[in-house]
Amino acid sequence: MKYILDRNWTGSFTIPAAGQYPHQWSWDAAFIAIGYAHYNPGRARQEMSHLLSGQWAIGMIPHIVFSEQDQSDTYFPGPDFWRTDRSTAAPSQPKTSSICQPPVHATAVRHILEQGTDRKKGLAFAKEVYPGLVKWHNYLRRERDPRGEGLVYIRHPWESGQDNSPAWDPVLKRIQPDPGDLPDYERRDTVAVDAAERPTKRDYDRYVYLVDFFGKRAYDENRIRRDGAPFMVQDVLFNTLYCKANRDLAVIAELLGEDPRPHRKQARKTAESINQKMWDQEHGMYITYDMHAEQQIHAHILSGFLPMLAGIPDATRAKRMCEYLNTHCFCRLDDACLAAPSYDRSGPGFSVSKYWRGPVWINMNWRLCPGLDRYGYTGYADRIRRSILQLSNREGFREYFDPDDGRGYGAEGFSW
Ligand code: 9WN
Repeated sequence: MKYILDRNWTGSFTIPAAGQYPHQWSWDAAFIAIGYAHYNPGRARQEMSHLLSGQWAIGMIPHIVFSEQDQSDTYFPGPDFWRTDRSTAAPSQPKTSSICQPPVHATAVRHILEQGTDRKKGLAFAKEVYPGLVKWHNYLRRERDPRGEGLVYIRHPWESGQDNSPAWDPVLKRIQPDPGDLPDYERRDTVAVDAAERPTKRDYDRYVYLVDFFGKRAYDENRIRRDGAPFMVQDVLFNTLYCKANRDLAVIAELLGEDPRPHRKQARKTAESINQKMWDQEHGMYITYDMHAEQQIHAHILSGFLPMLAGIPDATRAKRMCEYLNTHCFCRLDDACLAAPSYDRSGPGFSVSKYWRGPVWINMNWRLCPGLDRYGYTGYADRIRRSILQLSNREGFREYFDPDDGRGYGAEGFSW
């Protein structure tokens, strides 16, 4: 695994995969830093510092920080597309995107502190980045939680990290841009990867339409909301990771002699709201919420089991979740299951190779395991851990894998 990270290391950050993703992505960077923390804490710190160099003045950590070295224009949407100059809060350098990704950053910094062999440097680093992390969490609370529920919304499918998930279909269906409403654009994501695995042209039109909608409102969250942002979703995964990150931020605060209580309070509030608003009693999993339709989105995606990671369900709920997980719909151990697919096998449109619509994602399975351990399902977790190692040993570090035969798909030499 180290050779992949060495190959993808640019000298100041790590790209997710050569060819397909030549810049720095926010949640990838945090996961990668967790990896580095085990054997190269210096690089872990550099990874996070580079990401934070793209933080906006309002606190948002953007989902892409563009490489200053790579001017190859092989990725769409590249730096010019985002028109971040329309916002006074965006840095002029480095160039960034204008949306965010799940908040795994405080969690990564906690790993750096706890795993790093050089405790003194780890503490100095935590002290340096703590204000930026607080600003990021404050941004989410202030700008993305208008009802004060403890739940933050995402306003673009890419903010979820699970870009093409079937959970977004009913929401995206409401967006029907005319060709004249769209800026000109040319996709690059289907050059190296089979177009059949990637989102459709219609999906990309909607992704582009949304970015243009935000830009026309100068990325002002109040205006975006007031003008009826068509995609406003309280995502289970995003909020689970936010809850965990607040707990981790509290631990960091304590070590630095700062006040941990506001972060703990926020984490409690998020956990309570996830339990109240997102639990699906009929199926035994957590479900993402569509703020326009004011209803849960019944697409059963793997992230619905991730609240275990943050200790959100009680033991009874966790038991029901594991019962559902351990069926053919996800990963039935008796079926010699490889790892958990990103979407229920019996769900409409399930595919073993389509982006976020069925394949196994390593990061999701990896985050599922500590959740399973936490509730005593260690045998299940061990099996998944072994299995994801086997998948990458056999197929290489691919972006995603067929849940039935383990075949690797998408980008090769993938960092996380
Ligand atoms: C858009 C980099 C990113 C991951 C996302 C994954 C994919 C980008 C894309 O790649 O998204 O952000 O172009 O498809 O869905 O989770 O962070 O690895």
